[in-house]
Amino acid sequence: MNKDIKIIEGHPHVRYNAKSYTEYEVITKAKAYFEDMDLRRSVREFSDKPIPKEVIEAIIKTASTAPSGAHKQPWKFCVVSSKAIKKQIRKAAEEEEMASYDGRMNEEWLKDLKPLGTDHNKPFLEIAPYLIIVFKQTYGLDNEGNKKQHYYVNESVGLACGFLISAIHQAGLVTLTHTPSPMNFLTKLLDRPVNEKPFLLLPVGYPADEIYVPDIKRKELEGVVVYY
Ligand code: IYR
Repeated sequence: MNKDIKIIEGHPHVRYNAKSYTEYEVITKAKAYFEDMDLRRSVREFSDKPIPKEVIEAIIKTASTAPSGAHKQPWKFCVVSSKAIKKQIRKAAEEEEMASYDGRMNEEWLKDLKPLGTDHNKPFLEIAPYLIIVFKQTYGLDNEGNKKQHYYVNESVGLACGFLISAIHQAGLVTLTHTPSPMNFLTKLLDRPVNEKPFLLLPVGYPADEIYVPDIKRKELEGVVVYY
């Protein structure tokens, strides 16, 4: 394809091919996207029905379109489908969670979680066909092993995770944001290099049949927006 390239201050730029919409289309698209995203729920009960690998590839490609500090894309997505590794992750996560629920979390925290029905049991770590463990790269490494700076790493990886969650929902699948704490065991289990730290674990799959999720209400617009 013949790209329309312009050199600006010595660096190549490509024409931004913005799609053009009428105001009516913009309003309709914004509202339709909200209506669909408002159906997204964190789901803790999964089906073991397999998912094609190309779906996993597409949602990770979407996540990786997120903006990042100086476009360093300081993330790595570890995709686990191995039953043996999922089992190891579940065992280690449940051990940490047991210690959290039985002492590390204070009374207010436990009370806040009660309506959500979470506990130290994490069967979804074995049942979901895929686990995606997102690692943040606190710095980069070039081919010679030299350290390269990364910027706004938490913000960047948080944004990529948001894109990933949206892509999972848009694909018709479900997930939840699991943060076993501490999560260092994942570095070892998945043999990650020194510049990567575990950030978030997302099981991905179809929901189990006939499940119920907590009857939560989202804040009204007035509670989350201030206009100036
Ligand atoms: N990481 C624990 C506890 C937990 C904490 C919060 I804050 C939640 O919103 C949900 C769970 C767990 O995964 O069970």
